Amino acid sequence: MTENKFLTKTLNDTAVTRRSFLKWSAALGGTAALAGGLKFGLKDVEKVSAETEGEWKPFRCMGCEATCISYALVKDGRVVREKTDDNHPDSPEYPLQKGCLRGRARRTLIYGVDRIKYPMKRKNWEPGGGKKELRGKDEWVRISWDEAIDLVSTEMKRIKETYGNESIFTLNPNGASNLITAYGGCMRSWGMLSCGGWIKTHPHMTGKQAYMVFYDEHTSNDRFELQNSKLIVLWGVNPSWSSLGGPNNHYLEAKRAGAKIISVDPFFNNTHSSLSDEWIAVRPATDTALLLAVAYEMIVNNLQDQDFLDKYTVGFDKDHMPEGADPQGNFKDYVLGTYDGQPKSPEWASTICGVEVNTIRHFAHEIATTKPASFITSGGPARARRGEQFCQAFLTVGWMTGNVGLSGAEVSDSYGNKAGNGGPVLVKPGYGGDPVIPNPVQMAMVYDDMWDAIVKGEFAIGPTSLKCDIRMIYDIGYSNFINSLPGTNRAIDAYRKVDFVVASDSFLTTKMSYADIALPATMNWERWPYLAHMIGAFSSNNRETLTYTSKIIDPLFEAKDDQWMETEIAKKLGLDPTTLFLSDQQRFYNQLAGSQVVKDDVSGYEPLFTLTADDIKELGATGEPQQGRMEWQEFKKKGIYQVQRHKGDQFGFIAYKAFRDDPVANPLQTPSGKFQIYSQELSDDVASCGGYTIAPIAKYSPPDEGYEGTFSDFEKGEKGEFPLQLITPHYIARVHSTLDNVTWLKEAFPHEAWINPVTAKKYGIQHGDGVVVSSKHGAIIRTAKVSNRIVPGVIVLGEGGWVKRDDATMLDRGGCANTLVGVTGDNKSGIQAYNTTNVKIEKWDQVVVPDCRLEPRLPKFEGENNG
Ligand SMILES: Nc1nc2c(c(=O)[nH]1)N[C@H]1C(S)=C(S)[C@@H](COP(=O)(O)OP(=O)(O)OC[C@H]3O[C@@H](n4cnc5c(=O)[nH]c(N)nc54)[C@H](O)[C@@H]3O)O[C@H]1N2
Ligand SMILES: Nc1nc2c(c(=O)[nH]1)N[C@H]1C(S)=C(S)[C@@H](COP(=O)(O)OP(=O)(O)OC[C@H]3O[C@@H](n4cnc5c(=O)[nH]c(N)nc54)[C@H](O)[C@@H]3O)O[C@H]1N2
Ligand code: SF4
Ligand SMILES: [Mo]
Repeated sequence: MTENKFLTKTLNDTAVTRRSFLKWSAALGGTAALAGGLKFGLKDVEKVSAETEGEWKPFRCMGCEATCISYALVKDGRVVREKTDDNHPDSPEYPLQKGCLRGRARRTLIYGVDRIKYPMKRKNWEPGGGKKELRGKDEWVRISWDEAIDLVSTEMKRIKETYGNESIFTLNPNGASNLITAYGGCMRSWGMLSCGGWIKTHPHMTGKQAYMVFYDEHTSNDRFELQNSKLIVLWGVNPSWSSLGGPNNHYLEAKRAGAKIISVDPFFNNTHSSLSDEWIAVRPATDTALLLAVAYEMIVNNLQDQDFLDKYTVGFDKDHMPEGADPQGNFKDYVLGTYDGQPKSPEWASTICGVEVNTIRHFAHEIATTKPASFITSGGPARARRGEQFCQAFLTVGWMTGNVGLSGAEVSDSYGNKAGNGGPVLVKPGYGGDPVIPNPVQMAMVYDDMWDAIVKGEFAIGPTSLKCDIRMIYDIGYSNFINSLPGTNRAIDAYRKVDFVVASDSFLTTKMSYADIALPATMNWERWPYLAHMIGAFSSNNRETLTYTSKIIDPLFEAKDDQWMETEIAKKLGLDPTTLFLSDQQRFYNQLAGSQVVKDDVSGYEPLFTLTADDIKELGATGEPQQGRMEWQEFKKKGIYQVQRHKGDQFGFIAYKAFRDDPVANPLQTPSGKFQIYSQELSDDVASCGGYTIAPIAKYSPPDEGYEGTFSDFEKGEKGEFPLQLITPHYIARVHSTLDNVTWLKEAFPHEAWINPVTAKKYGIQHGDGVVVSSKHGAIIRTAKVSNRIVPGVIVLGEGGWVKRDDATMLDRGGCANTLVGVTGDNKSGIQAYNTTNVKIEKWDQVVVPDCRLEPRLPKFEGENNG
């Protein structure tokens, strides 16, 4: 390893010079206050923060998808101050929707010195690719928008005409843009960004879609119901970081009302430290073994709610199997080891999951006998290789307690900002109305396979292997997959393979660094308002609120909206842009006009906004005036409509209540009409993806790179080359990779590798040491945070660090979690296995400069003296 060379380069790179600061400060109009990306700016920000004059304009930060509302004070076209929700007195029943530290960093982010100011071309790019290997480290050349649009459209045309539309690859969670589909389509990617194993298990086992995906499915209870729970089990749940405000408070109120809270997690996170009475410290991706042992303990003591199981589920025992299923395949006999000779006893599980036998026993008794109870989990434990098995086991054991469809009882996957507050939305935005142009190319590569597929020219659809020849990566839009999806090193290979990469973003994020043409995108303060997050058809993430972001400032520098870029490209390609997109004005108006709020008697919805003819004119749209609950002009100022709730109101909700009350009259949308503890369809569905297979019931099979993977010989207890497990949860300082360039947040919450003292000692590591963490997929540099809050043998690393890879050493100085998390050949059911990776840790005996002291990431321009 050429460590010294790497270090020298890093230190040279990171020396902040007064000169470089002044240069960028001048570019921002000489207002040092706007230099939020640098520490020098802080004093000036405080100075201007005393401003009181100007207009307060509402915004939501587009961060973690919460519905908090904040306001920017705009004076002379500049934001001089921010505040958050102060619309009414705060109370647990009718809480303010306050923005968190991430939302409050918006101004620092948007006015950061590292904004990309104009379109740029990679110096050594030329049509066909040029020196492709220089992607990520080449110099940049400033170009005009005309030239940028011309280059993109000419290269797109050449690639389409030479290699066909299937050689164009788009990266976007929302699918291909209408520009691309109208131009003949593209190869797409698919997979589950967020909910891991839930995507397939939930529909097959409950008949309802996974919670986060289809927002009108309701699988968890209204927040007031939590207060009727005697026991709440939080299985891998962390709203203290991932959804500040609301969800944490819902659990806090339940605790105040007397609920006991038990958390099950490899990480004693901030939610647990603030709320939990007990922590069950489980090893990552071994939850299934723990759950099976809990089931065993319940079964041998006859503690399961047999009446519930008989009436509402199939597959628990041999007498209640779905039609056509082999009776021997039932769950109970698997747990008892009737046919495989291995009882899934606490003793068996303990060696795998690391939880003591007595703890498992006690836990099983407690959850079986305390009623009503709520079993709540998130996406975390399901974002694992073979993540489906956790979901199967979690639902099965939850159902064994019978806590379904009753007040204070639930078994749910409930995360993000809907956590702890389920039920039909009480207020929702209208549909924007953009045309939907289907993608003529009917092929998509699964996320876990796509980077390899681009490199190798071969991809899989189910068990079938097909040839592909990707020539262009189209990365215009809201995502940063090269950083956010597993296999970042492989992704870099893919980016360096193709002829052409075009990307848009507001900073030199990873996707922009590895592009050939990098286009500066506006940020949400600079765009025409919109109501719904991303896709107009989806309602907001909190059933009680609707919020919006107004246009707060004019675009900085030469930044443009993605839609403007695509419109200009469309024109060059001979397409009529008016057939592709609605105008921003019309889309926003449609969302407003279609917004609905629940009627007081809960008999349906009524229009939310009153819109006069003058309003519609002012909005720049066409439409008919309408009467609603709230004047648009008021919403325009406030930015929020919030349903006023109180305990016992008419808006409460208990998931599966109708089914519980009368399962015959209200069957579930499953083949049996009941909960499917046994689902052949689920097993077949996963098998059809062509990767690993799972059983129709919850079974524990060690995942690749799970706990067992840390051993070279598990039976003998001999550790292997990568003896530790890594989990990469969502981090408090960022939203994925967004905000990793905000100095304030980096200073307050450094991006560290958390490690248990016992493990640290074993590897000669002390708190604050520089460390190299590596897996078979890559290596990163961080500092160690030694803490008792992590299970021994596990490293916790927040996701979203910006990749900063040195090609010579292959060390990622930015500490991107996905440099470590890799792709595997057989993970094809769409799961991103962010929480199953085997790693090792070594002391790095060089100085690690804290991220908050690093120079902002700025493009290096051709011929510029960057020293
Ligand atoms: N290791 C690990 N990785 C994970 C996860 C994990 O748990 N562990 N979680 C995953 C999950 S759940 C998710 S949802 C994904 C999210 O992954 P991504 O969707 O890639 O999210 P971000 O990293 O925030 O990247 C969004 C980028 O879009 C830019 N942007 C914002 N608005 C616009 C716009 O209007 N136009 C343009 N052009 N750019 C815009 C932002 O500046 C930012 O660079 O990450 C996943 N990655
Ligand atoms: N600050 C911040 N908030 C966010 C986001 C963000 O990037 N930053 N992203 C938003 C998005 S898009 C999403 S999808 C949600 C995600 O929110 P969640 O689905 O809740 O995901 P995480 O916060 O990553 O993980 C939750 C908990 O699962 C635990 N966990 C991980 N692996 C295991 C395991 O194997 N077993 C058990 N028992 N527990 C495990 C973690 O330690 C963590 O405490 O968050 C949203 N909120
Ligand atoms: S990050 Fe989430 S909780 Fe924080 S202000 Fe933004 S949307 Fe709200
Ligand atoms: Mo997500």
